Amino acid sequence: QTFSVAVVGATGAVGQQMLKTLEERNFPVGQLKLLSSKRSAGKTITFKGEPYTVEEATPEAFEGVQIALFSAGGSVSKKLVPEAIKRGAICVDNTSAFRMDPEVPLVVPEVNEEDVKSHNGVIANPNCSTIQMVVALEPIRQKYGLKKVIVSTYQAVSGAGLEAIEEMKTQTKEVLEGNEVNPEILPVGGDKKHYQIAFNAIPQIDLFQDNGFTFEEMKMINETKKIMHMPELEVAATCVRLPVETGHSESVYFETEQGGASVSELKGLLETAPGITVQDNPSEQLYPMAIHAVGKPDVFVGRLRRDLDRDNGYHMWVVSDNLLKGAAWNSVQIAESLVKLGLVK
Ligand code: 11C
Repeated sequence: QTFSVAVVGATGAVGQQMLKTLEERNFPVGQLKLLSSKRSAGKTITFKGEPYTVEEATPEAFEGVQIALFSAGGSVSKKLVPEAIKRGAICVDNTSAFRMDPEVPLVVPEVNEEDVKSHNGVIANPNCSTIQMVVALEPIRQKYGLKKVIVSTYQAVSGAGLEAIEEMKTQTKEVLEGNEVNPEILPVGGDKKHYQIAFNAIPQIDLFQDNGFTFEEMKMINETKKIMHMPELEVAATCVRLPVETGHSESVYFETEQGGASVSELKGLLETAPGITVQDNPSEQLYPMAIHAVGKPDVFVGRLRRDLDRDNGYHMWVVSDNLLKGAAWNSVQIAESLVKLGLVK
């Protein structure tokens, strides 16, 4: 059986990875529609050796579509997801538009696959930095419970789109040539000021909220509680942008409910958990790094060690390709879960 699939935002950084992932996973795509803004419509994209012309994403474009993968920004999703649902499609939305809606499941298949069953036409794909963290925490939560999480992120510019990658590359060249730089995109396209990302670290991802946290930080906090079904979990985040092209890294401190587990016990849990590769051997300087995670679907975990003061406290370093497990791969995985559970009509 094959399915009629639409990719909305097909020309963007995540859209391109979605197509690659559908191809590599051999997802049962029957008809394929590549949709985008009016500006990108008319471009040609190759899928499984066949050329496809990108069409403008309009409500009518969803006629006959069974599964729609959205990654074209929150405002596009808000407008077009209801139109796609009206026409019978199930949407997997990779924007923040519906994530915190109590009627919408927010799914990382390694953690809460069963939640897809309660969908009303849309399943939200979490933020990239949240996904990799919950995948790494879940096997530990299952055995020892979880009380508190404090995360600091080291995020790649591709999280902010293709234009941000270009900005980093151009600026790097300008700085090396001793020229002035003219930041226009990072940290946030829509904010008042822009700062140089080349040779820098910017402690702002997305807009500041009234509580002093940024929206990216609040996404990590709220989404983690929702995915894990733990409104009581204590979570804090500091999100930082680095001049890395792809691959988000995170320093995660966590406290388990039940103390006393040894580091090797926790490592054992991670080693057998789905979607995780443990790379942890200090004597061989083995630990995950962004450049090694690019292009791979897994979440990489290393530097696992016990806190020096608390016997239920641990630290770990979590790295993943933000465009794959953080976005495209998780979305395709959700689509695979929908098919597996017989939910696509
Ligand atoms: C970043 N995490 O790295 C963001 C990108 O809510 O899906 C993903 C934004 C989102 O800038």
